[in-house]
Amino acid sequence: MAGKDFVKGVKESSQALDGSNLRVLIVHARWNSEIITPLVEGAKKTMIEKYKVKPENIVLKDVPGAYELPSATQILLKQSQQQLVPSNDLLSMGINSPQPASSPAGSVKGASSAIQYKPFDVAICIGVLIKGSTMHFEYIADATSNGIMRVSLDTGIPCIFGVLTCLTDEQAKERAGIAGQNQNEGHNHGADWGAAAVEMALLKL
Ligand code: DLZ
Repeated sequence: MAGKDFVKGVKESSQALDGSNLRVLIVHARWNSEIITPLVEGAKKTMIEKYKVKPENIVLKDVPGAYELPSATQILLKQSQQQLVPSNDLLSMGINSPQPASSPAGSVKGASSAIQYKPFDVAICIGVLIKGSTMHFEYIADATSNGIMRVSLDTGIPCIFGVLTCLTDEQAKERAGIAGQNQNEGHNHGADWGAAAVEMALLKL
């Protein structure tokens, strides 16, 4: 049996991981947003503080529910591979619709200085499924997990499975680090997903 010091979870990579040149897509569901928000924040915090990913290189997109995660991720990754997704810089300039890349390749006309596009190196798909009294949970969990793997293999871009499949609200809160009276107990799995994203984006022999 596990001793007192046993901590369930992933051991840190032995590889030195520098995320400073990575571009990360986070697609998250809006269902169970009370749980989703700390998970997304946990993933961002780890990538930025531990692996030096630049905040402006983390792009967030929300979708209705976990079932939409695979298709939305595939659409956005493909757009980014075709250089159709604007960076956060463009969004903050009020340009929110996808812009085609113009010459020179990878830059955008109209911006005061040329803004470079870079396809996403990795995606994190975040959702929270909580079992109800019908079969919905099983169908959505199955479709979402298979779908995310398929997108990853089809696009060749790692997609991190950031979907909690919990039997109770309390289980979900524990896995988002917001359990207990002070809402600070448990372990935030978003932090693990952020670390997994950086490691997979930098994967090499
Ligand atoms: C319908 C549904 C149910 C019952 N439960 C959840 C859930 O716990 N978590 C979640 O992310 N989404 C849920 N959904 C919504 C589906 O994922 C999806 O958005 C709708 O079926 C529309 O396709």
